[in-house]
Amino acid sequence: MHTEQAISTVRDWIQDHERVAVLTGAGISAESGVPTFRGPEGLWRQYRAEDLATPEAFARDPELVWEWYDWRRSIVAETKPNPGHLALAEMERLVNNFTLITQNVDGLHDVAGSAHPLKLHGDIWEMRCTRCSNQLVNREVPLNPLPPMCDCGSMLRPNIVWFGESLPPLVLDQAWAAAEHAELFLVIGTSALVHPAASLPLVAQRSGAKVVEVNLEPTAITDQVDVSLMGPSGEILPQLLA
Ligand code: BV8
Ligand code: ZN
Repeated sequence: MHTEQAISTVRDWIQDHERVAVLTGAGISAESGVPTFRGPEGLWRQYRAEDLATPEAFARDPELVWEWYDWRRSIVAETKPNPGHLALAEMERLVNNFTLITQNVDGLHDVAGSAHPLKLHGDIWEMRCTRCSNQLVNREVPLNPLPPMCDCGSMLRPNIVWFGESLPPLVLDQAWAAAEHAELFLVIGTSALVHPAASLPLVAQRSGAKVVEVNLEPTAITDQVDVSLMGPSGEILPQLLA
């Protein structure tokens, strides 16, 4: 299908369906200036994920892991939502039953006005204690002291889901249910490699949803989706509402 025609088809689907779910990845924030993970300038090219985004890495060298998150926080602090984030906040107002699911930890969907994004991998502005149940929001950039400490005397950690860790069960349940009940499922700016998030579009499709992908390039699931829209999400998403 020609891109113009595909866009108009998806625009009609959004208007004609009651239950729409959306999964976003790092690509939606790329145009805001947040680095993605796996692209040519992705974060994993300069840093090995297993050195930084695992519980083992944090146990081995918490200072190093915290420095990496402090650096990423300083980047995110300078960014703002782009037209892609804003289009999804608008879509939420237009669709009867709308669920936004994100793998991103940057908080830009909140800033754009999305009401309750389901954050599968946590939030870079939150931290939690490694010993007690303390969990807090902290927007200080740069962090001082680094690593930050809990009032109980133990170290805090980023409230982020690292490789090998379980996703927050309630959030994952809600995301799974939204995928199963969706009539239309949009997958935006994700390489669809990290599970269980990457399973959600396929769960939706198996349950009868039409699946639409928006990405700059083909991904792990492009062969399986119903419509693939190739282009920057900040340009394509606003067109889906026009
Ligand atoms: C778990 C830290 C239970 C947060 C992140 C099944 C099969 C194989 C392996 C597994 C499996 N199930 C579980 C696993 C293991 C593992 C996994 O999936 N490994 C993969 C890599 C093989 N999963 C886990 O460990 C998960 N936990 O399953 O728990 C369990 C427990 C123990 C043992 C077994 C099971 C936890 C996963 C959470 C990992 N946390 N990072 C942080 O610091 O930010 S993942 C990391 O990748 C980020 O969080 C990110 O959210 C996530 C996904 O990446 P994307 O968002 O897709 O970003 P990426 O750069 O890859 O792609 C960007 C895309 O955007 C590209 O396609 C690009 O073309 C596009 N793009 C760019 N610009 C634009 C654009 N598109 C449109 N417009 C643009 N302008
Ligand atoms: Zn504590």
